[in-house]
Amino acid sequence: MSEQIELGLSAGKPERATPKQILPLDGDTQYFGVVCDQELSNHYLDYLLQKVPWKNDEAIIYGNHYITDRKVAWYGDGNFSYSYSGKTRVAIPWTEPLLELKALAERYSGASYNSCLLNLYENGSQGMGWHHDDEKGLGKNSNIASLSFGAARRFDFRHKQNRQKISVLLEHGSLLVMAGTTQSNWQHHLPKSLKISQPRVNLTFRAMLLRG
Ligand SMILES: O=C(O)CCC(=O)C(=O)O
Ligand SMILES: [Mn+2]
Repeated sequence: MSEQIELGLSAGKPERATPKQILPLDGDTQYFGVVCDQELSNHYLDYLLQKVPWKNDEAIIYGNHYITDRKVAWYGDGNFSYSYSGKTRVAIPWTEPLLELKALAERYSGASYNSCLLNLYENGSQGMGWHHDDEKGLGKNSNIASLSFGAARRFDFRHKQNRQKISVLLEHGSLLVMAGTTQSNWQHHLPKSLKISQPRVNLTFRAMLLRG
């Protein structure tokens, strides 16, 4: 990843972002800050809230069926299916705005993605527990680009061995890229915060290895 990257979005003037390395060791996670101006970010947030076919996520863990508060949607190249937590999801084909956001993430990260998991947190009572992303279809140390729109939320990393914690505030229109050995050595989560009443949409662009 280069130190400074210029973003040439057709709808806005180019902006500059200098990524900040978040993790002190054993991983490569860069926070680029806001990469999409406010007007465009508002436009994407409205689109995502209104047009994505959001559904509560389901998981089967040790035979028990769980339904999450947070809602999800899974987009990808044609005929993708993705299995995790005992369920198989079939990807929704890309739409134009999602392809624009994929191009934006790829431009900053220098990586290519073929799928995207979207999460909708309606307010601060919804979050995501500690985990790392290394499902079978994703590989061990995948590059994941995470774009956020809506309420700014704290996002935490915890080192698997020494338990060191690192936090970053994910702002409206911001990009975080998890790469290198991040997934092997660190877990991450989105803590709940009852002070937050506004929704947040997060998009994690991923490069899946397997085709369904
Ligand atoms: O909402 C976020 O910022 C994180 C989402 C996440 O970790 C995931 O989808 O795996
Ligand atoms: Mn994750």
